[in-house]
Amino acid sequence: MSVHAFASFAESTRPYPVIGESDCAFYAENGYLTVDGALYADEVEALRAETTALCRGDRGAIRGVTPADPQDEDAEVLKRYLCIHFPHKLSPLMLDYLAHPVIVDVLTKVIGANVKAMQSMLFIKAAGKPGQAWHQDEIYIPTRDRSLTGGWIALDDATVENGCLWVIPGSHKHGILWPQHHHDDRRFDCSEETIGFPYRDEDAIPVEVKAGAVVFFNGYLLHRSLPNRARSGYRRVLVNHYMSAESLLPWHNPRAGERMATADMRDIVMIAGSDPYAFKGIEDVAQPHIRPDGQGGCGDPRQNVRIESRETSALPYDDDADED
Ligand SMILES: O=C(O)CCC(=O)C(=O)O
Repeated sequence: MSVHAFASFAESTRPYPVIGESDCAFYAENGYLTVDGALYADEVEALRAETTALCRGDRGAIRGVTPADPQDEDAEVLKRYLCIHFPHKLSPLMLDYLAHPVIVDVLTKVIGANVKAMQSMLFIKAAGKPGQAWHQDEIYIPTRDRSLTGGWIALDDATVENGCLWVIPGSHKHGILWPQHHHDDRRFDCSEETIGFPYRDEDAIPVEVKAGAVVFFNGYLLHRSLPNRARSGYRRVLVNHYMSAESLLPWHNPRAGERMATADMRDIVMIAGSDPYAFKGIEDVAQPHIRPDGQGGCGDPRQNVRIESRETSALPYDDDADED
C-alpha cells in the first residue's frame, strides 16, 4: 500500500518549519519535542470548525454523541464532550491532517522512512473538564520496536490553567512500562493511572504552547494533563498516534485461532514511505466514539471502557483497549 493521497497538502507550496539534528537530539534525550508555528492560522481555524461539526453530529454517527438540534449553540454543543476517538474515520480533513507536512517531516526523522498512523483523538476539554492521569501510551498501543509517537496538534493556546500537557523529560529512556491502577481522583478522566515509577510530580514540566504548535512525544514518556480550570473556553487538541510501518501492531486481542505473536491490527493509514505488510490489506475496525469523562465518578471500572452498550459481534477485535 502506498501513502494515502492527502488532498489538503498535495498541491501546497507553503513553507513549513523543518526540524534539524539538534531537535532530533532533544527528542531522543527528552522524549518530546515542540514545533511552534507548525500550522497556519487558517489551518487551525479549519480544524476548529471541523471539531464543531463532529460534535454536532454533522460528519456522521459517533458512539456517545447525540446529534445537535439546529437551534443548539455551538458553544453549548462543544461543552458536552471531553474527547472523540478516531475522528479521522469521519472527517476527511482530519484524515488529511494525519499527514500534515510538519508531522511527516518530524516522524520520518524520529521514527524512520516508513510510518503508519493507527489512532486519532480530538480533545475538546471545555472549562471544568478533567485531565488524564499519568500514563504511557505504549501501555495501550503496543508496538514491537517502541516506535509509538504522539503528534499533539494544539488548536487553542494550551496553558497550565486550561490543562496543558505535562511531561517527565527523559522518562521514556527506562524502556519500562510501569504498573497501572484504577483511581478515583476527580481531577482525571476514567483511564487508569500509572504508578510505581521513580519520579515525583515535581519532576514534571508543563508544555505550554500556542495554537498551531505540534508536540511530539514518545510512547514510553510519562505524561498527564490536569483539568481545565479556566473560567470559559476550551483546550482543543487533535492528537494522532504513529509508529514504524515495519512493526506489527498487536493492539487488540488476536482473532480466534490467531497467535499473539502474529497479531497485527491493520486499521492503519500510511503517512510516509511504504508498507512492508501491504499484502495483508487494510481493515476498518475502530469506530468513532466518545471518551468517558468521569463526571459520574470512576469508581466503577466498567466506566473506563463503555458509556453505552453496542454491538460487538460484528467486530473482529475487542476495542476496549484504545483509551490512552
Ligand atoms: O491532551 C491531553 O490532555 C492528554 C493527551 C494524552 O494523554 C495522549 O494523547 O496520550
